[in-house]
Amino acid sequence: MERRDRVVALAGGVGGARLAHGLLLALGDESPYERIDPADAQPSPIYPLTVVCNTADDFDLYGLRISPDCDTVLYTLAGLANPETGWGIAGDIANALDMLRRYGAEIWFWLGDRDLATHILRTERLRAGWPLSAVMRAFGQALGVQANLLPMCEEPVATLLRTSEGELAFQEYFVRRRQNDTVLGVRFEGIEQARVSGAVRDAITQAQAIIFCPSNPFVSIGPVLAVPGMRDLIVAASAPKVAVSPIVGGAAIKGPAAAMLASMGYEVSAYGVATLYAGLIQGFVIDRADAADAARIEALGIRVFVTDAVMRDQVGRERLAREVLRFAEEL
Ligand code: FO1
Repeated sequence: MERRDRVVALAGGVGGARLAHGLLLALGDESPYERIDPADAQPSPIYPLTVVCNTADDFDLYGLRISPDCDTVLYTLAGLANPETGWGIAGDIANALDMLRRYGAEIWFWLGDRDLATHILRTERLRAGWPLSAVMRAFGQALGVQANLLPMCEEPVATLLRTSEGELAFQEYFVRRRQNDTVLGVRFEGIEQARVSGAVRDAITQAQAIIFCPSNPFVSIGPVLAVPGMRDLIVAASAPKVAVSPIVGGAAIKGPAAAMLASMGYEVSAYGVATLYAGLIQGFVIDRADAADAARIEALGIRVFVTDAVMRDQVGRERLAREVLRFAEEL
């Protein structure tokens, strides 16, 4: 990509954060702009990468506001993420959680002590009237993150899942009940009040590539696209739009995407994901294991790039990100 590229990544969950990290590594030697041309210096840096992050997983626990997907992107881009889980902070310990347990509090969501600091300060600042984007910007700056991390919206939105056991809040389904329920439908409470912020609008409008990370299309990318006006904004943007498949060889790389595709009536394949993004993207990156799907995906009007779509380590993230950017340039 050129020196002045602006790339927007739509992300949620661990897979999204990992590709966002790859994009940061791939674009890293170009950031921030003022390092390239001092005459263009801005009062605050404009980074080549903007990550628009799902916030519909956000919830309250022990009086604290928790934003798991924003934090997963924050920690991953800061090089702090726990490499095993993909979420939380590497080496974190849970003394506070142990004490909560002694007090008889219910413990079902693992919160490390360092991670708790993030939730404490976020909650204080939100109560003081900061928008979530300002909280995340301050966290990013403090941790040296060389990218713009934007929540999909400032307003609270909550993913609710319709299951045979009734409607479940997202973390109730995902963590407490270990994704064991069959998901029959998804809705985003509060989405009608959500707005595309000026910062998200500018990033998408000015983008030279828009990347849909290999995140769950229903509960990670779905809420981002459901913000009123977001889908139209993305469709109208001049940038090429490329998605990376979260499904490889008929299974999700991580999480419940495959089970959700099946229970919501879609084919459990890269093709199934492509049908969800048809009309939105021009390019789709799939794994070699799914090369046989390429012709059917291209018949949807989407160009296909076949590669190793699994990010096994940091080198793999950067390699996949470079391939995605090169593919976007060709579209
Ligand atoms: N995911 C889990 O499966 N179990 C947990 O205990 C857990 C704790 C947790 C704490 C902080 C955080 O930022 C994320 C955490 N996650 C946990 C991941 C979280 O549920 C995310 O919403 C999912 O990864 C979906 O994006």
